[in-house]
Amino acid sequence: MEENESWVVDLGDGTHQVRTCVWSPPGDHPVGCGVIVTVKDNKVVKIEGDPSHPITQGRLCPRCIAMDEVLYHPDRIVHPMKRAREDRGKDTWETISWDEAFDLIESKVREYWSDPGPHSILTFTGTGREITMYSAAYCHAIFNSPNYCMVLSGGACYGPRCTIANFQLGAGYPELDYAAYFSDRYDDPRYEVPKYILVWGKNPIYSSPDGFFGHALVDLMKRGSKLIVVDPQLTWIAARAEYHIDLRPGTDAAIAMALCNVIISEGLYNRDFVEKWCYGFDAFAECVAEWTPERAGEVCWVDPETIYGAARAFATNSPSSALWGLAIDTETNGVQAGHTFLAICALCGYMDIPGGITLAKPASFTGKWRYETVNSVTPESRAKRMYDLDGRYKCWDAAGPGPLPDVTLDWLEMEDWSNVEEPPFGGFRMSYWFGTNPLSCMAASPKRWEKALAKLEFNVSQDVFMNPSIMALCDLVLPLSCSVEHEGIVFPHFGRNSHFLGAMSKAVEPQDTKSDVEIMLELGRRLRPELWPWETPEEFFTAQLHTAYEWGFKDLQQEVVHQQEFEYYKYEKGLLRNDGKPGFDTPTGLIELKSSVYPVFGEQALPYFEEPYFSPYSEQIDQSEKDEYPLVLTTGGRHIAMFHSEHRQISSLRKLNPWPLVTIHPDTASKEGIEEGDWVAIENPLGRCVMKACIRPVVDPRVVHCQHAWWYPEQEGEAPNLFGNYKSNVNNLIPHKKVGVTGYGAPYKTVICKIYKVDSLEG
Ligand SMILES: Nc1nc2c(c(=O)[nH]1)N[C@H]1C(S)=C(S)[C@@H](COP(=O)(O)OP(=O)(O)OC[C@H]3O[C@@H](n4cnc5c(=O)[nH]c(N)nc54)[C@H](O)[C@@H]3O)O[C@H]1N2
Ligand SMILES: Nc1nc2c(c(=O)[nH]1)N[C@H]1C(S)=C(S)[C@@H](COP(=O)(O)OP(=O)(O)OC[C@H]3O[C@@H](n4cnc5c(=O)[nH]c(N)nc54)[C@H](O)[C@@H]3O)O[C@H]1N2
Ligand code: SF4
Ligand SMILES: [Mo]
Repeated sequence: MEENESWVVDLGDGTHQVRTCVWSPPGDHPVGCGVIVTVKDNKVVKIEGDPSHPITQGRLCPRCIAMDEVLYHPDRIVHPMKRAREDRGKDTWETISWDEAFDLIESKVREYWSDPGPHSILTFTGTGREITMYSAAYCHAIFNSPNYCMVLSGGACYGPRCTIANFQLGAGYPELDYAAYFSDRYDDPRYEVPKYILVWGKNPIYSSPDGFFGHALVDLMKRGSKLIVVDPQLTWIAARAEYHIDLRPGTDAAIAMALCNVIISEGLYNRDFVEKWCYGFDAFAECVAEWTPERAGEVCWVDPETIYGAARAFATNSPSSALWGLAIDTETNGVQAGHTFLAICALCGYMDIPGGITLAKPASFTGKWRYETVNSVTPESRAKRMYDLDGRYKCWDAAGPGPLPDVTLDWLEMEDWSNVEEPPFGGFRMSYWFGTNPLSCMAASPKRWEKALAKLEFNVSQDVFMNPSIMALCDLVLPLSCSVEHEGIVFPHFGRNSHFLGAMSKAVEPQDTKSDVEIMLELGRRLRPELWPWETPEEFFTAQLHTAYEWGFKDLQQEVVHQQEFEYYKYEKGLLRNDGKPGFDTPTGLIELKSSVYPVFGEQALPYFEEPYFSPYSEQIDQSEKDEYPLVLTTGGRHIAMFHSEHRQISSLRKLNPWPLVTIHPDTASKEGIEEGDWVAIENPLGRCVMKACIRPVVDPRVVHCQHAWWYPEQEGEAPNLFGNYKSNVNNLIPHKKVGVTGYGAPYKTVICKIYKVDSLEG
């Protein structure tokens, strides 16, 4: 502890407290909640909420409260470990030193660089943990590879929403205005409480996604905001909503068009705003004219009166605001749903007004840096980025920093390259994973990915715990320092609409572990020293901050939370466009109700509804399959105690969610003879999984909901069991390669299924 460290307080009894913001590991999105960590003898003895944090004001989820259980868990990986390639699937890990681990990576990378070339090193990334800010840099600026990959079919998380926002809005990531930019928050005289909040396919109370502090919704409900919730489940917020649009999963685009239909046909839209700032109104109005609430009600199983009521309430109560969630991304028709969601907000003129939706410059300095590292890939290597062999997904190729996951799987699955016209560059040799446990969580059809990744000669992961994917496939694993064991910066929304920057300060010295940034700097210095001049993380963070501010990392630590400046009505003031002109950063300079960008990539300029590919009403599916698998399965609603596949070994959290749950309506359960707590198989033509029945009238009798990312750390880890990875894995039932025209969106939340009672988890 140094004298000038204001974020550290000595309590005088051998303990001290550190004020810091939390990100990962263990996994989390960049909410940057404020914590006070009490430390004794370099050990965390308590973690509590920091009441002085302007956003979170002392509130914490159980995951942060249980952080000490993660830190001192006996199963935590605390040294680098390697294993012979022929031993994959076996628990024959050998502890090695960091020097040996770095030497091994360096020698493998140099070998693959020379034959067949840097493109043969693939990196695989997970959702927005801290490493998200740096994973593209690893791939591009360390390995010199263009193949920055994910295993998430259709990139079905956040990327679709960001791309839609870039194309149609040209203004960062649109966010509910919860006064997050103001130090006096809701009391700031510039602020107004939204009258209605439209919450679409999102359950932020449990998920706090992408930097949005979900509990802010409760703050606003207490201040009078009413809710309109679009969700097939009666969630906690849906139960408190004025209007709950309990749609059939995957039919969001139709509901959104019906809401626009009412807003336009009843003349409820903001004419001034639309005339001045929107492009393509007439064409858009014509397009939604056929989507009456009656028609959408029939397609989507919703009472038309609810659609009328919600549209009128939202449009006639200014200011109102809206939140869009993962359900938009997890549909092949999701781009159209997202397009129309933004149109609803634009038609009502709620963009960048107090109590509306906050906008930001399209890419702030932090958002840009990681993608700009693509320029450090040599032209020869850049030419060897995987592409769709049938020439599709040009939109993804233009917008995404690496190949589409579905394209990556295609290339890895090819048995030999000889039947391909353009020989794919001599194949792939190595993969490096950060923040992903692909076989348990991200991958649709995970057995296909297991086989595909097994072809690579050298797989490396950096993680906190052993997991099924590492056990099945890796040859080297590097142990990570947790959030309170390393330094970092929290960038809510990954820099796209960051209301603050948070300092992550080290509260305790780590064991033999390192942070993602420490590992990155060491590998960078060894492999491409000309690009990596920084000796320490602090130097690196300060250099990043200096691209936008005069102050550096130590200053941020002093402040703990640095709220950013904010102005409303930026589009009127020329603050959204690089040329300084009023308007939006789109080709027309306006919000594009009719897109001028999508047609360039073969997508329609106006929204449309497409029946989900794998639904009981799809024309793509045989009648016999529809008869056998009559239910609609939706997946992945978050539990507050677990972040994706993590936390299953943390006993206080596991107690809150001990088994994978399938939610079933009581009528459906009784038809199948299923009782609360019974083991139930969920099955479709692609696969099956087994979960425990949770019988509640919160879903339609034709719908079931399954949790995702289940595995059992307490079970045998060696193959073939792999900690029970495939027993309760709902992604066994999710298809690959059913993505949208743009490449974005995949059916993680809408497939057919049947359910039946079984005797046990093994049943
Ligand atoms: N505790 C916790 N927090 C998390 C995560 C976690 O695993 N655990 N994961 C993080 C990640 S990566 C993400 S992307 C975010 C996601 O967080 P959110 O964006 O909040 O999304 P989900 O929680 O997946 O789902 C939200 C709601 O969508 C509903 N839904 C299901 N199908 C449909 C549909 O077809 N249409 C509509 N309109 N709604 C539907 C579900 O019933 C659910 O209530 O959460 C992040 N935060
Ligand atoms: N059926 C279904 N499947 C889904 C979803 C769904 O809703 N339904 N949601 C999807 C979504 S939105 C997403 S984003 C994916 C998420 O998928 P992933 O992001 O791949 O999540 P995990 O599988 O939990 O893998 C994360 C791994 O990273 C480690 N880790 C934690 N923190 C850090 C860190 O700071 N650095 C590094 N290097 N590692 C860390 C964890 O210990 C864990 O082993 O899952 C998808 N899968
Ligand atoms: S959202 Fe919850 S788990 Fe994440 S940092 Fe905040 S309190 Fe911790
Ligand atoms: Mo996600």
